[in-house]
Order: sequence, then structure tokens, then C-alpha cells
Amino acid sequence: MLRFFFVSAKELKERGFKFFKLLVSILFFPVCPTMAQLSGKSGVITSPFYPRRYPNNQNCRWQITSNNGSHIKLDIANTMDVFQCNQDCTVCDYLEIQYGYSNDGAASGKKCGRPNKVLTYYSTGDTLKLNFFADGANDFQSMGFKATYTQLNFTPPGKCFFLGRGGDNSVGAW
Ligand SMILES: [Ca+2]
Repeated sequence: MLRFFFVSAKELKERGFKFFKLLVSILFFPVCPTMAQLSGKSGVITSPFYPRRYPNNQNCRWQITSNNGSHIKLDIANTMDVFQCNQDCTVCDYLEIQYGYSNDGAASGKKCGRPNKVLTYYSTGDTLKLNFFADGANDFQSMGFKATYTQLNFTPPGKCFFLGRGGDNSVGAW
């Protein structure tokens, strides 16, 4: 009986510990990473708590690197909704794409507002960086963005034309 009790207590403790670890992993899940390093063949990136409204004061960064030296393709879903304060998206909230270029001629750089279409980007090299920034001001139920990245095994179209300086110093609004 005593032995049974101790075994049970130990099991309970182990279960409790497992539950605790699960709880910690959920609570500290990096919804807004300071710099997430991604190198999978494909994956999804979202603003914090998407499709729910993102919190104020966010500065999330992701770096997607191809593990085979190829280019990265990024599709930002047409549901993008990032609060817009000015034409160039240089203040308030924005999503910044670095080291990439758009497939329709729109400059890479800071994006905001509601494009209402899928935005496609390609990396100029084997790396694409994303920075989602939200200031401390209250916005009106902006739900952020969802993007899907894929490693390409071919050279994307329009590379020569849009190569430029990687687009990280250009801005553009919708
Ligand atoms: Ca804001």
C-alpha cells in the first residue's frame, strides 16, 4: 500500500512536470520572435495572434534562409491588414520585407494597409528577412498578416530587372 502510494505520487509528479512543461511551451510560444531563423522547405509566418488583432509594441523578426542556396518565395495572403498611418508606411505599423523584390514591380520594403491581393516576393539571394513592427498606439482591429514561404529550385522571374539593392531601403504603400 505504501509502495503503491509512492509510485503513484512519483507518477503524479512526472505527469505534473509534463503538464507544466506543456504549459510553459504554450505560454512562451514565440508569437513575436526577436529573430527566428527559418530554413525549412516551406512554412507559415503570421503576425502575433493572427487572425486576431495584434498587440501594440511589437517588433518581430524572421530570417528565412534556403538550405540549398536557392531562392525563397514569399506569398503574403490577401487578408493582410496592417494599420496604415502614412503613404509610405514609415510610421505606426508595418511589415518590412528585406533582401527581396516583388513579382509585380512593387518595391520591396515597408508595407501596410490592406492590399486586398496576394503579394508575392522573391529573395535576391538565398535569404529573405521580415520585420513586423507595431507601435504603441491603439489601432482599429487590424489583424496583421499571414505569409507562406517556399524554397524554390529554379531562378524566379524578373530577377535581373528588380535586383536593385535588395529593396531594403525602399518604401511603398498600397
Ligand atoms: Ca499600432
